[in-house]
Amino acid sequence: MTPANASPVSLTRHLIEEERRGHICADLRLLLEVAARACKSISVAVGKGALGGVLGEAEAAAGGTSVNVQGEAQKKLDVLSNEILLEANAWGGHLAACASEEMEHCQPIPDAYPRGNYLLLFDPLDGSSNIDVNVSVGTIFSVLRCPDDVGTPCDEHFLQPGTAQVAAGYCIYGPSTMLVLTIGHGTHAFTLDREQGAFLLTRKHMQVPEQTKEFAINMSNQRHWEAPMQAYVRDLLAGREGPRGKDFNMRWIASMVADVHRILTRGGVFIYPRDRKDPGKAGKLRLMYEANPMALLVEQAGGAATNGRDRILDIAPGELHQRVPVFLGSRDEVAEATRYHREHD
Ligand code: AHM
Ligand code: MG
Repeated sequence: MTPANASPVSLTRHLIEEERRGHICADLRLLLEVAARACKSISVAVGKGALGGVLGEAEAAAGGTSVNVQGEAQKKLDVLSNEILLEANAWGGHLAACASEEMEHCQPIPDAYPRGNYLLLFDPLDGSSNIDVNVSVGTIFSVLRCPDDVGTPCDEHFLQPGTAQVAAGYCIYGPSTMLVLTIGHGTHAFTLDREQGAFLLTRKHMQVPEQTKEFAINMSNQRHWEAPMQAYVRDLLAGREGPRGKDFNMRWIASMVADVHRILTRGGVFIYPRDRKDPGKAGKLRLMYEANPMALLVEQAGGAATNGRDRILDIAPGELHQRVPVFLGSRDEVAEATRYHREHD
């Protein structure tokens, strides 16, 4: 039994206890500690804001704005966060390779260091359009096992379904910095104690309420959506006079990490649907760096995640930077949105 005045459980202690329960091995524990340490460094850089000289767009070596593999302008903090994560994870001996939303191909661990058994994927700074306006941003990560005897890992070794993730998490850089983590045994939240420099467990076994009256979507894209999506949102907006029989509220932060954090905390449904204007028409978000880790965190908290038709975690990826429509959050509402799509097909 834990005494009432017991000191809070640190991330380190939580992970050691999970190792004793047989839920993770020492290598994965170390990997997660290193990822958390990198997030602390990113938190410091984000927190300095204009004083750190890190706001604004990154410059390309040849001049002009630097553009990533997705064709998006890179912010200085996107580039810095990517470097922090790569550097922190290079030498620990637990990783075989990293893949990032900001890099065209995966990066195997340099030959100078021992190569481990895991693959790490990350979106180093999600919600980067919010950096310059001092609104919450975050880091999202996902951990897979490296297949045996692959020699030097390459992109194809990362193409595993979300169900194969052995851990997933995000760190939100908001009024407080929080790490939300799952190793497949519930979703737990840790708050950074800035004085101690330690993540402390502040919410064990987060639970997404099954029902909600709150949805998150970028309504400005409405004209680009397909028919079932139009019908679903029309019925949400009709409120208690419509077929849903209740009034809905809307929130959109444009940082997936912040929107999902709200939903993990008090329920809701997050939607970035299929969209005619985006390349590939699959919406904006990426399966490997955003949808899969968030889907695992939400499912582990009793919520659900689909692409409008099928469970996100069951999708067999075809490429590293694949995009996917995303519906995730409160279970009953995700089921409702999914029903509109399936009935239309
Ligand atoms: P990013 O990874 O380049 O920051 O893009 C992903 C972000 C998500 O955090 C957020 O949900 C979405 O893009 C917002 O998109 P939009 O600007 O279309 O509203
Ligand atoms: Mg992102």
